[in-house]
Amino acid sequence: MHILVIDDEKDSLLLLRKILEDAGYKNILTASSAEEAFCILGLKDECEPDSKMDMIIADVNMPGIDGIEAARRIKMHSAFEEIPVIMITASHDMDKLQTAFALGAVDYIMKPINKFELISRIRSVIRLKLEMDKRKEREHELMEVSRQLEDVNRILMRISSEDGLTGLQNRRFFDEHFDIEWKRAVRESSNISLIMIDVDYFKAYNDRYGHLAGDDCLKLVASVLKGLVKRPGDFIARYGGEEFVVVLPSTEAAGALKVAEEMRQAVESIGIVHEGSSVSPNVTISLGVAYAEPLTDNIPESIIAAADRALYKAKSAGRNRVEAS
Ligand code: GH3
Ligand code: MG
Ligand code: MG
Repeated sequence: MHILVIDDEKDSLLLLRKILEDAGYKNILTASSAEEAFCILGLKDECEPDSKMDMIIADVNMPGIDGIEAARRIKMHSAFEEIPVIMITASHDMDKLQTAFALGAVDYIMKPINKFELISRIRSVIRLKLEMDKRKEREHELMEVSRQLEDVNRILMRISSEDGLTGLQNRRFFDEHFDIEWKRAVRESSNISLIMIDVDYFKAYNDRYGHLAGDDCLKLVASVLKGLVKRPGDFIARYGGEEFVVVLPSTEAAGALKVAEEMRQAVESIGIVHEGSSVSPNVTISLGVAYAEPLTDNIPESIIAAADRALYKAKSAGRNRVEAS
């Protein structure tokens, strides 16, 4: 326990040191002025700090910088922000104590100093400080745990294959699994169809009904679309913003067109009102269908581009429709 005692009266310093040492406190440092105390604490450039400090006992009434001002300046330094300060005061200093407490003094004792009073005050201050240190340590541990949880969540999000808004598979899943399906089709000399879907005039929907309503609309559209993806091996993913993609392995163009048309009708018939749409009173989708036999069309990107082109065709032809590449 390192205690710094600041008092301009020599006798008082000697007495305080003796009381503290008799009570078993070992590392007592004394300063007979605020300046000397700043030096001991290493707050002045030319001084080396003596040691770490756990508590300060300061006389309120000193010539030059008084105890209150000294405590204020010491506590301005981050290393001593939390250090407990006990003020020693004569009865005529009592009115200054309010300021001292406002500046963070934790307790005071009156002169002439009573040995038992001083020791019991110090003990309770130490107890308080230990409690506070413990609580800070716990807070620190909790913060560390919640930081670790955030890290884990971030990793989980990254490796997760689910889209947070719609609950469909996400783009990451599509990229990985479309490639797998494509390779399977190559191996099995099979074919594959792809449907690219885009919600019509969705920016206008957001603008008119708000982004949250936009989110709800996407969720609803997603769940209706998912309900129509039935065969094992088929899957639907959120491709981006208001775009979805459906992968239909071992499916001919005619079959894919049929599924696409069902999807178009199903979304329109949910009846989500969309006054900003020029094509229907309700929310609608446009769909582009592409078909490939992976043996001949040899890169998976080609069918994605073809479905994109078909979707573009459906948009330019007026929206709320299905087009094939
Ligand atoms: P088009 O008929 O040609 O498809 O027009 P559009 O307005 O649907 O297309 P555009 O690409 O201009 O706008 C898409 C909008 O989708 C813009 C974007 O703010 C919105 N959007 C994308 N992702 C989300 C989302 O997760 N939630 C919401 N509410 N809006 C989204
Ligand atoms: Mg779009
Ligand atoms: Mg759109």
